[in-house]
Amino acid sequence: MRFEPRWVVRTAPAPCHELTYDPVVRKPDDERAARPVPILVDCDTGIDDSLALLYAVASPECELVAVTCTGGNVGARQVAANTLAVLELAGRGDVEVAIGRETPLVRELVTTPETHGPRGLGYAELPAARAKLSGRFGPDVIVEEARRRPGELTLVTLAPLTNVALALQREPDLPRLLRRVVIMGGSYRSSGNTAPTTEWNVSCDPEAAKIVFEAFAGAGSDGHPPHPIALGLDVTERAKLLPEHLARLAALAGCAPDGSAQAGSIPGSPSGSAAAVNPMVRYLADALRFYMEFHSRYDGFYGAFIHDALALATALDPTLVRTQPVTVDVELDGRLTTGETVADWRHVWGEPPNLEVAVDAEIDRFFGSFIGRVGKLAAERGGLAATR
Ligand SMILES: [Ca+2]
Repeated sequence: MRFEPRWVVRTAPAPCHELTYDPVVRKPDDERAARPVPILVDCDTGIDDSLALLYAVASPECELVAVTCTGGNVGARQVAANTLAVLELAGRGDVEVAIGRETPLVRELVTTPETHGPRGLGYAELPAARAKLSGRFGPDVIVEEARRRPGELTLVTLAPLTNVALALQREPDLPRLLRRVVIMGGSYRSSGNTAPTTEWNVSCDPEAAKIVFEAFAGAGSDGHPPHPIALGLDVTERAKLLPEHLARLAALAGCAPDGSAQAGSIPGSPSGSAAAVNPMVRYLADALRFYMEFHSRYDGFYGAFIHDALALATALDPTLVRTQPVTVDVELDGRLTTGETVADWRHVWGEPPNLEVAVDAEIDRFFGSFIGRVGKLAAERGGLAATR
């Protein structure tokens, strides 16, 4: 018998609800935690998407089932090429990568070269992957993999929700076929990063986000299907990767930071010779240098928000975030606010919640895990590369 964990919303005494496991099922779930967690990632790689993919590969409990790509940070074809190249860098060129819809449902695609670079990976230049794209259409991959293992698959979305909206049109029962959905998207109690109140993933394809959010409105009182965990800018902008984080990761991978973990001179930059011997550290340094320069210009610090990696880590370990159930809708017709995730914190609408919105995250624990796991993977890959 397959044991399904039950989510319980703890309402008191904490001011916010906290997702936890029912003690009755804790032991079986602990046992289950040692088993692989099947994950399907939908992304628009993207610098922080690439960090999420590396974290997935580096996590021993993660079974990376497939990766689907949509247009977003760059065009969908470039997203797919980036995804294949990053997975090959990580030694997982065998993972299925499928391309989905290349444009938002009804709007034109607006990409983000100023944030992620003209090809999406900052200053990094990875060799073209040997692996080929899947012949399957991205939304079909989501539906077919969910049907193949009902109630087991976790879907992690790191991009505009276009592919998931199409998957829901093909299979309206998709929420019940999935074990869990984790969404990076929205801004629920903070300002936006695209317009004053809008976050980029939702802003890029607000119609798709509305479809996805509404699909979970009918969740049963027993928690099945569970509401998606949504990580908005409220918490993802707390995941600030700084040069010293990268220096720690490089050290774990066997690269001497040699004082290069300072702004403007991080490992992998032209002066960071130590990183050049490790291809993954070199990649991280080159990609993140662009991302850090962007944040230095627009956000006032030399570092980078790694939104997508935090979302991926949450999919593997939901205890990283504290959440609150809330009803969320998406503004489609605003003069100033199209793409805003409107959260009904005071229950004005009287509608049942459709999302578990993250309101806090254990950021130090996340970074400890990210640096430890990806640093170890980089060390392993560096050793492999050196013996070739
Ligand atoms: Ca992304």
